[in-house]
Amino acid sequence: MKATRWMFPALAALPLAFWMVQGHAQTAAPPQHAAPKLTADEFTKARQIYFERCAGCHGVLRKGATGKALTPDITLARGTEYLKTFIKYGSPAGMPNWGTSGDLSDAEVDLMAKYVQLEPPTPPEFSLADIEKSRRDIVPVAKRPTRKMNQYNLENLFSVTLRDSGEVALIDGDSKQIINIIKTGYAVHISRMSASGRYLYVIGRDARLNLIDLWMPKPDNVAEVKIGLEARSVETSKYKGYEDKYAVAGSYWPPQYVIMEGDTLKPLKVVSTRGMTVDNEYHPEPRVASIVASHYNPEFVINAKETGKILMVNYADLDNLKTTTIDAAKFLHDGGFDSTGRYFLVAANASDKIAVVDTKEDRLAGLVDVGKTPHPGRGANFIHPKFGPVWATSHLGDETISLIGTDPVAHKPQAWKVVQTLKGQGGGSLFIKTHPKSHNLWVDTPLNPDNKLNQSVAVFDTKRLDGGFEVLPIAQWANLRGDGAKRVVQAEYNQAGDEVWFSVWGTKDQESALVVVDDRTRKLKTVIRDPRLITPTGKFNTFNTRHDVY
Ligand code: DHE
Repeated sequence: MKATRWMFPALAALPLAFWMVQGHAQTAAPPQHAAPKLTADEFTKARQIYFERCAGCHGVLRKGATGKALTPDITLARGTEYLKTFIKYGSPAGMPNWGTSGDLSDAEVDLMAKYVQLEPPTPPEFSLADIEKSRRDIVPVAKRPTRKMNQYNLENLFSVTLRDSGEVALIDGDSKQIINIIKTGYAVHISRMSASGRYLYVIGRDARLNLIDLWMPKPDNVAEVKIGLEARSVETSKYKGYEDKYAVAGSYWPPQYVIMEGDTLKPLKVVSTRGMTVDNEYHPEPRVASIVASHYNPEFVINAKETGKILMVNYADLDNLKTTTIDAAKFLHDGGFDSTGRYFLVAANASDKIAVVDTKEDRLAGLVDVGKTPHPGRGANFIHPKFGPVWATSHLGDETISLIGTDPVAHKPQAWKVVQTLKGQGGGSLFIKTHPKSHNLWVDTPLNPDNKLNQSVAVFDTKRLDGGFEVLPIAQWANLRGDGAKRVVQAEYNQAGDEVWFSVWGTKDQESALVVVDDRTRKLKTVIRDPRLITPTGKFNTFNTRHDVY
């Protein structure tokens, strides 16, 4: 596997080098009972693959979260052959088919089956000083434009993750032309907008945060910082009076969050999330999952995955930081607001629940039992014909879609309860989407092992929910060369809400594309193909992301 940039981050060389030495020390440690042996080179390679492909679900310390725990007490009992089969073929419950998808060779599958039977190495910590040392002022604030210097419609751009090339493609949603391919961290996870709509923030899995100025003649990076060793989330202050002032990023490793200046990324405050779980047990690795900005208070809503706690962090006074801690459920992952922007609904995917936070009053409004392993992305808001406003999630672990009532005033009996359960195509769903101007509800199934399902999308009519769903063969419409994976992932609307974009996510050495569907007719509108579109996954429309429209 090709070494990626995170492996040699000049900016964080010391701590990483230390970790590598630690890793070697692990190999030299006395072999465990019946544990497979790896050379130092094999161990280093396996640790890199684990970091890129496995740590997100199973945890750096392998204690499990979205994926199962993989500590040697469990894996040694399973043995190499069992583990190889699981890694190669995956499972309908959400484990990707790393071998048969072409992502890992047979030799790499064998290596990983052995590696997970060894003790996991512990990576180093990353302090505020480490973060500051890594920061680059690419275009200092004083040298940036003072007004918009281009003709782009900044309300309808798409920031598209190019997962395996360590870039985002900035695409003009009106013309469908690529404006720029921008260098970012490895396997970017999400993009978020500043409150004013000027700045775009992009976070890589390697915890590299890039700040892109959309006012430049050709929008590009103006600042960059490494906030840890592994991360997934970034957000910006949205409360009145704090627009564009702060950015916050959460890391998986070390388990902490960092509040920064919005326009320079200068770190101001680092807070660890280590501590007790909702079951009152200590957890050494409570990774920061989703983060959103409250519209009701100067607060960030920070979800600590393994503790199952939601932190309402008030940024009005960083020296006297006030945090309201809300006990929810394990393991918190992704989520979105209801249509009013007051309630935040987040998946606690190991508990098969959705936790609902009232961001106005800073309290838990509900804990809703849903299907197996909910995974909503930001979810989908629409008006149910019988029960009024609902928010929907699909699931990784089963084919259902849960619709939750979100109106505690006019529809009180239904509020924070599942009002209807739909049956979709199958399990392995990651994202669900609609738009206030549409009555289509799109449900993807990219992690279903059946190619027919992972290469298509199901669409429901929110006005006729009992009428079942239509299946659109998105990957077939893309008509890509090559026989590798072609997972159809994450619907995203344009600003007008009249077209919906899908990624057809191939392997990095094969063709991928974006497919744009006319929302009214559900017919193919256009395919955006370009050799630079390497492994596109998440897409973030500037307007919808900025205003939490979904
Ligand atoms: Fe994601 C959102 C974590 C795998 C694409 N993903 C999120 C969020 C978290 C997260 C915490 C919410 C961020 C927020 O809102 O602040 N994702 C993880 C993982 O830990 C996991 C399971 C494993 C990993 O190693 O990263 C994982 N995610 C994936 C993928 O394999 C996906 C499909 C492709 C990719 O690019 O890596 C993927 N995740 C996404 C996308 C979003 C996301 C597109 C944002 C969805 C949205 O509409 O907001």
